[in-house]
Amino acid sequence: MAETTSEPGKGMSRRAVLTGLVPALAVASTYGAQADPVSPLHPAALPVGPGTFPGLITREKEPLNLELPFPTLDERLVSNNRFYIRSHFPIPQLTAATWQLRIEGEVRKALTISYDELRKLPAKTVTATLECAGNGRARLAPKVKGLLWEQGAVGNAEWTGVPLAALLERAGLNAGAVEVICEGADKGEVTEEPKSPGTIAFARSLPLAKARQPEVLVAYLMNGQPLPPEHGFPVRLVVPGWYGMASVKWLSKITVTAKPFAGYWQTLEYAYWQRQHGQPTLTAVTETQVKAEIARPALHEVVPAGQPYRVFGAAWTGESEVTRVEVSTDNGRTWQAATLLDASVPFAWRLWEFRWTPPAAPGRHTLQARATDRAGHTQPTEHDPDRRTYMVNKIGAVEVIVQ
Ligand SMILES: Nc1nc2c(c(=O)[nH]1)N[C@H]1C(S)=C(S)[C@@H](COP(=O)(O)O)O[C@H]1N2
Ligand SMILES: [Mo]
Repeated sequence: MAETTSEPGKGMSRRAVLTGLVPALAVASTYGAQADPVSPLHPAALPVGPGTFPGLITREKEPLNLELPFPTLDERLVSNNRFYIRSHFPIPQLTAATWQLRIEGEVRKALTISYDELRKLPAKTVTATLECAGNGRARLAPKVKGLLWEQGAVGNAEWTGVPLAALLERAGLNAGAVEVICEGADKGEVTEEPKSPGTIAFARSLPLAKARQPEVLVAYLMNGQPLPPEHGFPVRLVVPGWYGMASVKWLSKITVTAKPFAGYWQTLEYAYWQRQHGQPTLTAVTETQVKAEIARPALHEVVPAGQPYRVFGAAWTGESEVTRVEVSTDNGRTWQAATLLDASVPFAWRLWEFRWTPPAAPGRHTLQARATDRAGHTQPTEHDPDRRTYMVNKIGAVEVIVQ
């Protein structure tokens, strides 16, 4: 599935790409041999843990947080066992037979929907890139608190489910409705600062304007397979165009409210300072910021002098679309256009490449990439401290050794 449909059309297998271009990476050879990740069995029966995801970088074992080693990227759709995992609490063990979604609050008719009922409703498939709002945090100096994601807390997959709008329509919204609070079945207590007030669930709200967009899905398939437990089995929200925290996994309850929600996960965490009327105002992180990442060369990779090299990466944005990726090999003095390898699909990243011929003389060189979207957004050179440790899309740099 994902493996065969996702080749960027270069006629190159992942093994060829990796062994040809990244010989130094020990992880490379394990990928070619990897079995199909997705079991046709009931996914809740699969073992949970890092062993299920060979090659991913463990950022935290409990709760499970795994990162894609970005230099191994060569697929447009990231397979289910290579997709990064971000969880704040232990993964709840749910079954499709007992799962239910409750929709209540400011609605004409509160609803309870079973898995079988959900799967019978008209479905839709959307390709969407999810990036954790803390991705790239490891690049911030001085060193910050939080999981130190490098480049790979991001992935692109095909999600299938029922538009949230259709479910809200069934319940019927009251006139005063403004937001929906989406709650996962996972809960716990955050014991480090900022501490939670005892045990809380993972919950995030969406304003109705976003909740009713046709791309927002109550999803049960990821790349055509039932969601793995780690990615929200049996049902998760997928909010294309917004950072990953909005895509609530193990979705169990939707509360329609007449007032904006100010829960833990959009005030104390996943919030940034927005200047309004001269006042820094704590605001929930929402739309994904435009970003290009270089997959290869990897940091400190040895690149042969004087020979053409294929610089390769991915670029994504939020509710707009990536229109341009540029590469600089002279510390940002000049920028040259990279080639976008696939068509623009709303909410999905675009793979890109750039032919670079390093100088014949040995030395160290720095490569940079930057993306621009149709809305005219591009990447900053410095991280704005008002963003705290989120939305890190400053232009990155990959130093390589030419010899
Ligand atoms: N219920 C629940 N949903 C959640 C989370 C969580 O901890 N619990 N983490 C969020 C965050 S911060 C991100 S980045 C994405 C990650 O989705 P993934 O693990 O499928 O990659 O899930 C989001 N949804
Ligand atoms: Mo995240």
